[in-house]
Amino acid sequence: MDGTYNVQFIQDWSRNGLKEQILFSKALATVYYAAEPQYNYWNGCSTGGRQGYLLAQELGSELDGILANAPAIYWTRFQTAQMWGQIVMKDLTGGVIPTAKQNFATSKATAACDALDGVTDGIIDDPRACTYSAANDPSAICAANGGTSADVSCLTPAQAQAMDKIWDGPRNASGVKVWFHSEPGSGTTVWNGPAPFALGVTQFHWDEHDRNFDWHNVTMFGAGGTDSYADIAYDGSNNALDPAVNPEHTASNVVSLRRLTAHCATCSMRELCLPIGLTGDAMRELDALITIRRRLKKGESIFHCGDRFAALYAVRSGSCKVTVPTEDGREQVSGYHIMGDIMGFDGIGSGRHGGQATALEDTELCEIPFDHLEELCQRLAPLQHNLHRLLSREVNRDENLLLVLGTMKAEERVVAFLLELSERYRQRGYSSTEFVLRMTRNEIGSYLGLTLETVSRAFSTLQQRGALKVRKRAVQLVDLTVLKALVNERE
Ligand SMILES: [Ca+2]
Repeated sequence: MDGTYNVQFIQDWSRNGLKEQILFSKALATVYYAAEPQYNYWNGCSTGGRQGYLLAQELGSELDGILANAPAIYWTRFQTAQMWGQIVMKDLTGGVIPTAKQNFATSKATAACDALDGVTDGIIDDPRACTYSAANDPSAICAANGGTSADVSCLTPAQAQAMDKIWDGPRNASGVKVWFHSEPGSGTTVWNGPAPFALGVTQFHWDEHDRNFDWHNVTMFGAGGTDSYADIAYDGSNNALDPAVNPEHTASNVVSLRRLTAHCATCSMRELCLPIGLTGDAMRELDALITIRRRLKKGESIFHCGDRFAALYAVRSGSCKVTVPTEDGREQVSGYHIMGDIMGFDGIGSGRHGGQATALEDTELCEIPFDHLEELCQRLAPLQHNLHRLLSREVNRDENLLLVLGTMKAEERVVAFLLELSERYRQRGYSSTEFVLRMTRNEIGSYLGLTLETVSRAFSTLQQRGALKVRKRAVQLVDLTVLKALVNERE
């Protein structure tokens, strides 16, 4: 109500909710079927088609195919254009041309151009070839107005001229076309009925940033100093960038915040990004920092033990394990990272990675170059604080693991592992009671200092006692209270 857009609301509706829907649907299907969907498709029309375009741009790696039908893109111009006919009719005829007369004109255009495609079937296959003009067709004009038509739906010359303008489409005062037109031969009455198409009227409010804006004051070409159609279309594309209207845009930094928000959201970087006051150049710098995406196939590694440390990696989707070589040449699992986790902290001290990070499934990572991050931290205290917080979280997790390994029995270790994972999922807004384990029993055993057999036995025992349900890698924690009691009763 303060005269600015609720940008978060708009983003949630047009972008965030859409992407979360895909991610939640996949997670839901995975839990329900205990297997990942083999293929994921998007199919949508109109607004759904437009959403398909956004998903292709921002979440393409999550989908195998996108069918974006009749995408309603460039909404400001597209919806604004649905008012063109109304303005034309108002200017030229003083009101709406009755539906029967519009249909009469359409039938005349169809009759004139039908045969151009070689088949007289009532359909104009190639409207581009149709140059029909109602104003130049005496058989469309009423006999009383100098034409030859005796039809009750015949047109006055002004009505015929208006129909020509509707078929011609929006132009500016210089005669330049500013949007697409209605094809002659297709119906014109949906946009040009006695009540204008509601979305068109509302779009004018958005275009002018005025809920009470009356479209009747707009003329085709700005006659008598009025707003022309082209003025409104221009405002619609530019007002959204006006800092006074849209606080997302500041004079010095028009694009960055939007891109940064997208990065923070899609890179699961909320903890690093969001608590920071999002202002000015700092945003642009942090934004520029998080632009590199890495995609790993299952089994691929992003860094190896001994590699030079250069970046942290935020898990955007998928999951990774971190392993370290043992003295006898085996692999010890030292970390299990799911979406929202940040990996690579182990390299900060020595400048070399102490372990190897390997994707447990198709995984997408956001790379955060560490020297840039450090440099930025020196100038941005809140960012520095957030980084420390994340480091502290890692240290705590490692300490807890040591506690688990040092003091707990096999079954308790498995429960502690599941509860910690449950909490991580909960914090990220996912189900804390149902999730899919990407590590094998063997890897979980390695992580918890147990043999494969012991881990399998622990899962069986817990299942028999009704504390959890296991179906392949899908786990359901049936009773969190019971499970928590299992690890707490020893204290
Ligand atoms: Ca035809």
